[in-house]
Amino acid sequence: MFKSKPRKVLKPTPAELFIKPEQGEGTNFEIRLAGLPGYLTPIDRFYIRSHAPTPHIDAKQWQLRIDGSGVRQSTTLSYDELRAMPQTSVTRMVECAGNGRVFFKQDFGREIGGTQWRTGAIGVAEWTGVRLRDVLARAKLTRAACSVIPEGLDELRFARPLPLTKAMADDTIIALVMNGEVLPRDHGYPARVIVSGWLGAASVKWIGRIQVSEEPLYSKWNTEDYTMAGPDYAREEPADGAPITTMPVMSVLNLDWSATLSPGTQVIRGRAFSGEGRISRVEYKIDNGSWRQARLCEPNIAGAWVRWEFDWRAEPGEHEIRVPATDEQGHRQPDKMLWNDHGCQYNAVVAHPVSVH
Ligand SMILES: Nc1nc2c(c(=O)[nH]1)N[C@H]1C(S)=C(S)[C@@H](COP(=O)(O)O)O[C@H]1N2
Ligand SMILES: [Mo]
Repeated sequence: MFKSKPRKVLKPTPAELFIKPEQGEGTNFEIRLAGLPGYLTPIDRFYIRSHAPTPHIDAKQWQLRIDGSGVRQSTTLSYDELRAMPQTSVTRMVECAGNGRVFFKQDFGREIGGTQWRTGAIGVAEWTGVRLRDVLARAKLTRAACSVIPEGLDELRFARPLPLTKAMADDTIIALVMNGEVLPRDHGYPARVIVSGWLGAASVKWIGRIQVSEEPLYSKWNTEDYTMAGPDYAREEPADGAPITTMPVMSVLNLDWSATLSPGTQVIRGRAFSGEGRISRVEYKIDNGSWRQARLCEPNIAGAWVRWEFDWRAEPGEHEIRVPATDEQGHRQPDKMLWNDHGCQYNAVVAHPVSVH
């Protein structure tokens, strides 16, 4: 009898809301930024980046174990115990380090292996849960504890370490809730980490164990992948390059790639974000015109994004729109990227093709 292949993710990913990127392996879906409503990304439109299919986890059986050389007392917590602890909410983006990878092909004429994301491997949600440092405190850290690695319960046991200082930050949390709803299965149910400003890979989903160590910890996701590696980057042994931490400033139009618009005066909108803090400025340029400033719309939350807009009297024809952002650290998007072997952290100013007719 004919049996349809089981889906690797559970939520619907209709073509009107999601783009299936090339080399997406059936587990990766980017969002359509065109028409994305509001400030928070609704759950049914949030991108998915999973290295393996969404696992089925029964929260009643589930436990979170905290152990390793950096704790005095190995500890396990149940779902109910986590829910009974003080809860905090943070509004933060999760952005894949590979967001924009497809532009390397455009710039360098050769493709970098991996999911060919355009600009939709990003979303902003309100995450609610327990501070990671409160959970670690239950296991009583040793003085020399320095490295923390949350591990996923997916079939690959995806795991990406972070230094203790980042693990202890006010806004590093174990999220149980996303936009006011129980964390959806594709996004890490029953519990995931949220690491503010860092690449999405640090925000490990479906966690089952958190190891704390007195020695730096490694996984292949900070030694062989999610590193900046290549001729222009130094190795940081045992990694092939520099392990990626904070995501760089970038700005995108809320338009299809490429977009078709009607002639006439209209509001052009987009979003800008930086792992380094709030966005201080978004400039725009149409074709070879002069640089102007877009209006920023509240809210403008550090570690999330800001929406921006400008008015455009669109004349019929083929156009290119550039929309570079600058963050409060003074970092402006570069005009050109250096090559890196994993195609990560693309944030050069791109020319967005827009056809008006
Ligand atoms: N366990 C586990 N956690 C994971 C991943 C994964 O494959 N397995 N992917 C990571 C990557 S690379 C990204 S970009 C984000 C994506 O989060 P989302 O699917 O909720 O958008 O989850 C991270 N956490
Ligand atoms: Mo990612």
